[in-house]
Amino acid sequence: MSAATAAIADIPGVRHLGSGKVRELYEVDGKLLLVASDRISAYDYVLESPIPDKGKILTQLSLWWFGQLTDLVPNHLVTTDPAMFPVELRDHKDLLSGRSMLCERLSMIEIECVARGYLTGSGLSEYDERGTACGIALPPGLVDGSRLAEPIFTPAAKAAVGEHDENIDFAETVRRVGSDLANEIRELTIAIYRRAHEIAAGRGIILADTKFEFGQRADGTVVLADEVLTPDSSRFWPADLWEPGHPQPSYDKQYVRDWLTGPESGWDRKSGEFPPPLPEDVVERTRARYVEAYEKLTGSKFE
Ligand code: PZK
Repeated sequence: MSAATAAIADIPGVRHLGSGKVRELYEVDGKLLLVASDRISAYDYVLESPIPDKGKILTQLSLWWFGQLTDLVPNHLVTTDPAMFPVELRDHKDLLSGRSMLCERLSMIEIECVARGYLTGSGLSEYDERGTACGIALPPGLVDGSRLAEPIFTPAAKAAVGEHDENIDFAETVRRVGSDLANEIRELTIAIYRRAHEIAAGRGIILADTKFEFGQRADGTVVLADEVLTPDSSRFWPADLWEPGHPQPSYDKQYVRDWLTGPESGWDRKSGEFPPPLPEDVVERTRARYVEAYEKLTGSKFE
């Protein structure tokens, strides 16, 4: 845990509920506080070099997307304005400002809801082995980066810490949450993906795939939770470089990956060793890519 997030957990009345790779979750005053750090992961490691402002950029981007989706689905956001946060957090505004969301507490639906409009990653692996993705039959001849005729719902079950989520088929989703809820989250996932893909495409960014988490209010209403449509929960590709047949460059992490796997880093991905710290210029160029993604998508300057 970083010094900043340790300080939050030590506030009386604040309970640390969990950690993502680069985020922390707290309970305060019956609500949840999601805090995004500046940490970055690559090749399944959380690197020791933070990317300045990354947590703020992703929080602001997520907030903007929630606004683009209000007619499709309710979301869990209460406020990102630290002035409106519970009194317990009053003296910690500087730590939290811009990078935290106060959220409604939901009963989470334990399915990772993934929509894919392009074939890559674990979807491609299953396709190459069986011609399917999460049990959905796909046409022959697809390659890494191919666009699918229609986006597909490829759910996953959350794995233990350190493990990758396990792709499941729709029948397994039905067994886990029931058919009504399974159908509802599938339809919502696809509808949100379609909306977001269209918006991003108009701004030169391909949204290849994305993951949502949903929860329910006491009355059963399904609500969009977590952070949404950020580079940490999605694959963003520069549209002008899209060329099916090989792995696509990542909008945000390509400088990091290229440096880590290149000769300069002295790091061998297969060694099991922890990756080295990033040089300043890789950090700065990566920060610039997050800012660029934010500004292209939203049409606003990041400040
Ligand atoms: C909730 N996570 C994921 C884990 C993070 C995030 N609105 C909500 N109500 C109840 N539970 C959650 C949410 C949300 N969002 C989200 N786990 C539970 C998670 C670790 C760190 F930042």
